[in-house]
Amino acid sequence: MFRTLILLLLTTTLTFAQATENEYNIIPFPARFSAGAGRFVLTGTTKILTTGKDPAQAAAAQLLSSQLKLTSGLPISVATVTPALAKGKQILFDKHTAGRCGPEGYLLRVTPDGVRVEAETPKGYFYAAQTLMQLLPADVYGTTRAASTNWSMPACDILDRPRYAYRGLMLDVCRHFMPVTFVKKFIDLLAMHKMNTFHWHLTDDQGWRIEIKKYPKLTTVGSVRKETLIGQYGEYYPQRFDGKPHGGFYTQEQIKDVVRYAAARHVTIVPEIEMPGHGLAALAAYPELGCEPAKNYTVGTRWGIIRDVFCPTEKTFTFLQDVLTETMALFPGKYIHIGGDECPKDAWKKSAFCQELIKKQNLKDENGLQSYVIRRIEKFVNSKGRAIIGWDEILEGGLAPNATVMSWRGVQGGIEAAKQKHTVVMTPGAFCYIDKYQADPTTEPLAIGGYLPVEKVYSYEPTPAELTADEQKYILGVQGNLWTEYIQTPTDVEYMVYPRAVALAEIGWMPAGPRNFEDFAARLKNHLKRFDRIGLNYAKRLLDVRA
Ligand code: TNX
Repeated sequence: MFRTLILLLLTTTLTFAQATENEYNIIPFPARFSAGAGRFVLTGTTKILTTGKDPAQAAAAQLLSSQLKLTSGLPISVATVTPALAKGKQILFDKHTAGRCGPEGYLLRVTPDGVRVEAETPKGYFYAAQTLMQLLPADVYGTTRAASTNWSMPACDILDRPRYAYRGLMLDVCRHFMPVTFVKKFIDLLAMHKMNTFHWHLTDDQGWRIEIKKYPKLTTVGSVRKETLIGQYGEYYPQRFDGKPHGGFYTQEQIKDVVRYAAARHVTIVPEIEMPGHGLAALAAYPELGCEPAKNYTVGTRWGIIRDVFCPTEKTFTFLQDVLTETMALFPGKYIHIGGDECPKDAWKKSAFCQELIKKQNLKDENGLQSYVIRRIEKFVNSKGRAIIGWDEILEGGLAPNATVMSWRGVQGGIEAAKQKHTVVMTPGAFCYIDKYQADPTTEPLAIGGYLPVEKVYSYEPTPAELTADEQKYILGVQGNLWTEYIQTPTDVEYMVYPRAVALAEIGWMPAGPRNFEDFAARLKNHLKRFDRIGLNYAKRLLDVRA
């Protein structure tokens, strides 16, 4: 009898614990969280109040108000009051003065008597608003009024701030072009997951996607390829082409618009201009930039590593600096990504000019020449007050003095860079390449190969244990990459990115320590209801397995 009672008690507490737990489907999960008792109920008289002590409160409050008005049908408007007058059951945004939030954090307390938000920065208020949305029914993410207007939030107490300052996603728009409307949706989703960096891969062998006024042929010629290889790439696979032209580029006006759009969502854009490799589209437009100017370079139609690369002549440096000047005028962020990856040295080996340059500059070999190119470009970018990021090949032949390294060929490059006291973004292929298969390849659309299910993404620890505490400080954060060789449309991008990017967002945000995949999966299941309201083509089947 006694045993039955205990069992009964145990099961009820467990069920209760689970029931309450499921109410807090916050993703990424807050740094410090405690559940409270009761609920804050939204009514026809609920208001969002700002104290006016910080103009940034209004933007976050408006965002919340407009989404609530649209979806809940309740007239929840924004008003400014002095905190003393903020009585009654309201949602109050106030300035935090105790220094506990930091540049991106916030405090949030929900009780049956009211909601209180505090932050120190515009970003902090914005992220608090994102969390508030996640405490409400999934319908708040919709575009129309929900069927039920019986809305409330479970009580809780949150002190939240991110683990890493850099939480990014990269989208390759070169292999397949993605329209501005979709780029904006991509940015919305980043912001929803408290990611703060959009790495926009804008130039590559198969397409140049950014308008450069001084070099119009980059887009008239370099943005179009006559056909595309379909099917798996490699010597063992049949080489089939679709016979259809592919193209597209962003005008500078469009880019300015996207940059503004991202800034309003606290997302910084890191533009990438690839050099000295992955430059075939530019050579097709301006053959004089290659080592064989008489060659008939054409925009790439197949994938992989291409031997035609920029020749490091003075003409090429002038070109690259002109392109970077226009790029920096469009993107106000600190970082400019200069690529640096996968630059075969065959053309440089054959070029008398390059061999002479190696001698003249006292360089060891072609790797030294690559390092010379990156250092010179870094000097130029630094002179404009910006910093460069490059893929980990920029370590070869010696790192440029102020460069940040993006570690993609495993984690070794990141470790080495951190030891050299260079900042690092971790994005190793095995955990962060969301162009790989996320389930059994025989049941999935064609992808690049490799297997990366959401569980494996979630298991990634970005700070290598072999670094000392001081070296660990150089790990700026983590990024997921979507290369689009096999991904042709926005819907396909969504399928590859979600839900895996949710796991990356949580890794970048949550404090260090063990993570619980079951807990994440339970929250994710509810998170998918939000994706349904947004109209996102996430990989559903993979999650049903666990439902
Ligand atoms: C390597 S990752 C590349 C890309 C490809 C990708 C495919 C990196 C810096 N370079 O050009 O798209 O592999 O996964």
